[in-house]
Amino acid sequence: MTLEIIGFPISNTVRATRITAHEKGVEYTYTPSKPHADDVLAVYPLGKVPVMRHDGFELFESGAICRYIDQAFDGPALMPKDLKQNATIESWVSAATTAYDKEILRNYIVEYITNKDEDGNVNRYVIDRTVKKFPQLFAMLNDAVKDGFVGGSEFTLADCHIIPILAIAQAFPESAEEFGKHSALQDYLERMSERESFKATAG
Ligand SMILES: N[C@@H](CCC(=O)N[C@@H](CS)C(=O)NCC(=O)O)C(=O)O
Repeated sequence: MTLEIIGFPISNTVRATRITAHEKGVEYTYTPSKPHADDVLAVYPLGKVPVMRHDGFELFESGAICRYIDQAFDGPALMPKDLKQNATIESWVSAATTAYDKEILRNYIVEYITNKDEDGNVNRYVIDRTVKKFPQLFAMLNDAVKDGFVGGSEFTLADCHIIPILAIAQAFPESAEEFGKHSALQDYLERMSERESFKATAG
């Protein structure tokens, strides 16, 4: 049975798993379900996307899914073999799926898109509080890509997680402004957007 990735297309976490599958060269079925849809809840009772099925095996959480795809299939290794390099990339995968996802997606972009009051106003308090953290978040990432990729000189799972976050961040005012101050990061995203995995998972 083929790999199936389930989740809606604009989700950064869903895109991270799809980028991973493309980078591995794995054929997969993509099912564009929304959070809390029946096929999502069947795998992850919390209703969050992505979820995955493969040969009767089910999995949730993008970090676990990307790691599974990397190890279950042939294709280029997306985690370094060297112990310290591997640990560095693990740090970045964790940072992407916790701090960066929390601040840039949940506490900022999701606030703009979904968490509006009945008059359609966004919660400026939450947004402004988060925006104050952007200089540090973007500067750290700008430094991390100085050797070409997040945390090193090879494409890894850290890139699979960070690329979708940066791609969305460009479309919102304060994150786009901060992104524009970091030339290494701009160059990085420009290079990443040339990859087949980026183009095939856009939209
Ligand atoms: N830690 C989870 C986060 C998944 C997540 O929050 N996904 C969002 C879409 S980007 C979602 O399903 N939100 C709906 C909800 O939280 O109810 C992962 O990395 O997979």
